Amino acid sequence: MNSSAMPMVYFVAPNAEHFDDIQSQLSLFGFDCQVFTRNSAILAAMHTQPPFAVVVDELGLSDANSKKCVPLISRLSKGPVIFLSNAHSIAEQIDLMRNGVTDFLPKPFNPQQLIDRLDSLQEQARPDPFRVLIVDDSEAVARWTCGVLSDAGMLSKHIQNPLEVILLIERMKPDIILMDVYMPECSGDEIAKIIRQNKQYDSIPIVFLSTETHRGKQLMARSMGGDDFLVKNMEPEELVASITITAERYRQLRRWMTRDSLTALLNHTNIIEELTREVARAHKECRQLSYAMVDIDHFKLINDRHGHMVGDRVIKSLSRLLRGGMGKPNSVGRYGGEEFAVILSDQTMMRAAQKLDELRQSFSQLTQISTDSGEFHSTVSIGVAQLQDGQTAQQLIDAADRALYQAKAAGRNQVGLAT
Ligand code: GH3
Ligand code: MG
Repeated sequence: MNSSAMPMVYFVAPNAEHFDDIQSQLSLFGFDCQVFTRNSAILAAMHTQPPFAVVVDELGLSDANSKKCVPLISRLSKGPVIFLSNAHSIAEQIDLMRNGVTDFLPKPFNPQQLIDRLDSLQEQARPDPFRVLIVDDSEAVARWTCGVLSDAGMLSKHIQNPLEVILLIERMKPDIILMDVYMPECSGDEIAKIIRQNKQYDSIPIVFLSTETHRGKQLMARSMGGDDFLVKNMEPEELVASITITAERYRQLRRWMTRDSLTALLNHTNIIEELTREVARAHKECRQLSYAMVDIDHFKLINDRHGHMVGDRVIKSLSRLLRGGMGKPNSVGRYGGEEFAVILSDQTMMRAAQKLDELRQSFSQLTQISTDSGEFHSTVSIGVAQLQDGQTAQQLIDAADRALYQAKAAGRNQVGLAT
C-alpha cells in the first residue's frame, strides 16, 4: 500500500485519453489514481510505490500487449489486478486468472462499477475484527481467553461482575458474548435470560464457556438463551474456530436485519433507533447534535428517462458518497426510497450544513451512466436541523423535513436550514 492517505489505483492503458474524468470521479470516492502507458514506467512504479489495485485495459500498453504485461504486473502486485475487457470466453478468463488477474470488469468502462468493486475489495482487505465480551469471575481464565482471541486478531473485553453486562453491551457492541456459567453474583444462564429480555440484543449470540460437562445442564443453559456451549480447557484453535463460525453467522444475520439490501446502509427502523440513542446521549451529556434529510431531486424523472436499474445505481452512488463522507458507519441510513438520513454527532447546524453542502457538490459532479452509455448528472436537496433543548428524535426529524421542503421549494440542489 502506498504511503498517501488515499488508496492508489494504477491504470494500464495504451494512451491516457479520458483519464482526467476517471481521476476526478475516483477521487470523489477517496481513491487516487495514476495512468501508465509504458511498460518500464508501470513496472518501476509497482516496485517503488505498490498500489492498492491495478486496472489493466485489454489493449495493454503502448509498447506491450496485455498478454505480455499482465503476468509481470500481477507478479509484482500485492493487491487485486482488475482486467477491463469486452466479452471474453471462459477459457480466456481462466487463462488470464492463471496469469494473475483477480477480477474482471466489462467495457465500456463505467467508473461507478469500478468504485463498487474497489469498495468491496477494500472491505475484504481490512475486515472489521470480531468484538468478544467475556463474562467470567476467574481472572486467570479470562486472561488466557483474551490472549488467545487477541492472537487471532479479535478484540476482547473482560468483566468479572456479570451484573455489568448490559452496560458493556451498550458500550462495546460485542459480536458475541462468552459467558461463564458458575459465578458468585448470579449464574450465566440467569444473565443470558436477562439479556434475552431486551429485543435489541437478540442478535448477539451468547456462548457458554464452562467446566460443566453434564449434557442436561448444558442444554438447560442453552434453553435460557445461550447459542452454544463450549467446555473450558479446549484447544486455542478450537475456541477461535467456534467463536469465528458463530460470530460470523450472526454478523451476517444482523446485516440482513438492520441494513438495506441495495445500499447496505442502516434501514429506516435502525437509523431512527440510532438517532433516538444519539438524541438521548446529546441531552444527557449536553452535546450538540444535528440531523439531515437528503433527497434526490426529480428522481421520478430519472427513473422514467433511464429506467429503474439506472435509478438504483444513482441511489447507490449517493449512499456510497454519504457513507464515505460521514466516516462513522452508523450515521447514515436509507430513510425511504430516494431519501437518506444523516446523523451528525457533536456538530452545530452550521458546521453540519457546510459538510453536507460539500457532499451536495460532489454528488452533482458525479457522472451517472445511462443504459445507452449516455452520461447525465443528478442533484440532491438537503434539510438540516440542530437538536434543541427538550426536543425528541421525532421533532428533530420533522424540523429537518421542513428544512428539506424549503430547499425543494427554493429551487432544489441546495441545503435548507431549520428555522
Ligand atoms: P423531488 O425533487 O420533489 O424529490 O421529486 P422526486 O421525483 O424525486 O420525488 P417523488 O417522491 O415524486 O418520486 C420518488 C420516486 O422514487 C418514486 C419512486 O418510484 C422512486 N423510487 C423509490 N424507491 C426507489 C428505488 O429503490 N429504486 C428506484 N429506481 N426508484 C425508487
Ligand atoms: Mg426526490
